[in-house]
Amino acid sequence: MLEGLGESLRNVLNKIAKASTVDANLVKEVTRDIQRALLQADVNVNLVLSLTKEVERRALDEKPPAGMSMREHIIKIIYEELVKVLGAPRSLPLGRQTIMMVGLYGQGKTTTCGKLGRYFHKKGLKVGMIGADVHRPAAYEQLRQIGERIGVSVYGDPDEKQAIKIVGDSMVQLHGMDVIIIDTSGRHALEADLIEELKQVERVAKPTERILVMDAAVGQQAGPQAQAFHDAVNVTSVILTKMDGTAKGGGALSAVARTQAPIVFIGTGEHLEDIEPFNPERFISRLLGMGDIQSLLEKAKESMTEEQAMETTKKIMSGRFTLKEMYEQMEMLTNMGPLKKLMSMLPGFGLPAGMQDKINIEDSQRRLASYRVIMDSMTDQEMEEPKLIKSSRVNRIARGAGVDPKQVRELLHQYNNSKKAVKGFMGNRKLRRQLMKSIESGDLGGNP
Ligand SMILES: Nc1nc2c(ncn2[C@@H]2O[C@H](COP(=O)(O)OP(=O)(O)OP(=O)(O)O)[C@@H](O)[C@H]2O)c(=O)[nH]1
Ligand SMILES: [Mg+2]
Repeated sequence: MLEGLGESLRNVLNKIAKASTVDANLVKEVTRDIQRALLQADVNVNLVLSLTKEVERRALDEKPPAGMSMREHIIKIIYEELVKVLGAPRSLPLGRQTIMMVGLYGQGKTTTCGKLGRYFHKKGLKVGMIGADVHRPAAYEQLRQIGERIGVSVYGDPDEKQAIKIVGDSMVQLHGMDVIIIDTSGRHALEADLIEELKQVERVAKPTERILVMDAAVGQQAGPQAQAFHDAVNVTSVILTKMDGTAKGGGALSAVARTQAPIVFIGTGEHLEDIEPFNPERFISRLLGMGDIQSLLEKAKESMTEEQAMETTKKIMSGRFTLKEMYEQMEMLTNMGPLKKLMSMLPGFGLPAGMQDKINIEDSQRRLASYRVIMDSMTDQEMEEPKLIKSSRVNRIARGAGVDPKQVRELLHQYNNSKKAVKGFMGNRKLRRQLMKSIESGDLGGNP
């Protein structure tokens, strides 16, 4: 679905992943590419401009959270801004409700009534449908046959020409039902009498849901169309149909942005079981070809859990500070965004408190990797009591790790500085209390 748009957006992400340098020029270029991709997919021009402006502003202004590279951060921003257009995820309640379907001619209203009827019926709810399309010949018969197939009763009157009359009578008949679904008339274009009819039906049925049914293939007209329906009945949700086709889909995005009504389902075929609940995040991840975007984006937090970080901090607080704790603390500083506040209160690793923001992540990670290799050549005793490590041991460790003895000494130097800082910190009761309070309250400065 939405092949064209998906492909061009995936190309944009690939360009970011492969670019030799990530700078303002790349951001500008990528922003232009996204604009082109969205415009080609019929997304409304104003929406395209505001979306790409926001992507550009955030990509240039925002610092990536700790543990996340600039590239990942820009990808995350693009993903988030696209998700934002689709609004918060929403699903229809599984309980008593009256649903009114609206939409232009042939968009899939009647079929979608059947799909929804089947969906709620399968969930064990009592469903009734009302055929209130008085314009299309045999509309009632179409709905009646659908109802028969899914085991749901259908009310209506093929001879009645007044939609409100049908709806008023049927609402009485369907009084005991959990879910009432009302099918309405479509037109080729929005006409004043259609709008008037919908408003009347709305007044009589007092539907809790007013669902705009829209073919995903609708192009630039989607926005104004959605707006007109919205003005008439205050659309609460959108169902996009024919997502199985070759739709460009951009019009649908525009429609959603215009009404601020979330998409609740998508139709993916002509059969009554061809309907799927809609989730904006999943949809955009799929569109961007990033089934694993979540794992990519959670990288910043992945290497050490919050509990582990707490453990290390508590150990250090209890006065234990060997090379192992130093390594763990350093690892946290390198990988943990959410615990930055906690870490910034705990000195060590030769970084003045509050300076952690300035750590160059890649640099730290490189250093961390080399420390790991050096520590692997140490005995457990040396790890516990680094002061045992004199020059002959330094040379042995360096040989074992395949590094210059200078690097081993640098590590020890680093350790001594950190130890001093920790000691000073432990002597400062006010700071300690503050840190303990942070740990106890779990207030670690929030997620990045
Ligand atoms: N491929 C595909 N076809 C669909 C989907 N939903 C509806 N259709 C087809 O679209 C055509 C029109 O569907 P209807 O449900 O009659 O549309 P409507 O909005 O009720 O049309 P009017 O009552 O004439 O305004 C039918 O041929 C349906 O089978 C879908 O999700 N995928
Ligand atoms: Mg119909």
